[in-house]
Amino acid sequence: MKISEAGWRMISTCALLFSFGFTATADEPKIQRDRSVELGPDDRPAFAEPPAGFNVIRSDIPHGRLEMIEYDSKTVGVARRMNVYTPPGYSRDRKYPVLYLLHGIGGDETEWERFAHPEILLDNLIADGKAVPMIIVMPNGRAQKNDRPEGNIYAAAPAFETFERDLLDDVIPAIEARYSTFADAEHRALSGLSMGGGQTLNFGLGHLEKFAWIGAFSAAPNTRAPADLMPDPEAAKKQIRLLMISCGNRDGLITISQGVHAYLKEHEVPHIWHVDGNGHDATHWQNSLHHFLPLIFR
Ligand code: FER
Repeated sequence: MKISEAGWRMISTCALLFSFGFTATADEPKIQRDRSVELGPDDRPAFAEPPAGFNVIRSDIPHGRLEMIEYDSKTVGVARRMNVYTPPGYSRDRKYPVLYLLHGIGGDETEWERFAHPEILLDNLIADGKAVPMIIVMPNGRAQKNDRPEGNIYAAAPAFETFERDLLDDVIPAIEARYSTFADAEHRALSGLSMGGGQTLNFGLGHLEKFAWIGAFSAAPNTRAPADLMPDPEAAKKQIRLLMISCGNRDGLITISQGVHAYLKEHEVPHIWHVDGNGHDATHWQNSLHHFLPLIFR
């Protein structure tokens, strides 16, 4: 029997939802806590719930702009796409810091915009004086010629590793050539959800000379072991400006983030460990991004 593309997508989506203990779709978030989730005394919220309206478009404030651009990827050998937010009043007369924001295993360069609206969150935070104007870059973290989330989405896991070179050698230079940016670690942040959370820890902690601000939400099993992520905690402490690790307490993948938190705590590496009541879902990602944005580039 031959399984169609759509069939594979359905099978992998079911496997994904089953493995995280989901009982409903993202539109209907009646998620039950996965019975395998065990919480420790540290596994608590570091932030209050976001205020009402934090994710609602306001007509009385200036808005940034989203544009889909192409860049030549030497790593992959094709032109690739990324979604770029520039803040209200973006001008070449000044320079901006840049947040690189990475999607999950079933996502692409449009996922954050569809799931969690970084542009709305940041417009609102900037209008309230709670975040600094910054550029947000949402690239495609599946660094292979066909980078659409098709077929067996797990089969593309190696391409999520390859993305390390695409990000460093192709994405960042393209952004810094095209936009008016600062170009040092102090003005670069890296963040992501799930597979992109794992990439954030792997590439961010692996390249602290490039990124000083790091936020990993619901990091997936692509995350390297803590001692590989940070073999020299003393050196890392000197370079990191902010390290935030977050996960929902209904997310069956929480053991990965718990392990990173335990290692950081053992080595006394300052970090924020935020565990809220969500699952492996867009609510956790949107809320976590809302908490992360005010803390960076300050
Ligand atoms: C896995 C389970 C989940 C895995 C990746 C994920 C690479 C990613 C999930 C996501 O990005 O939402 O075993 O292995």
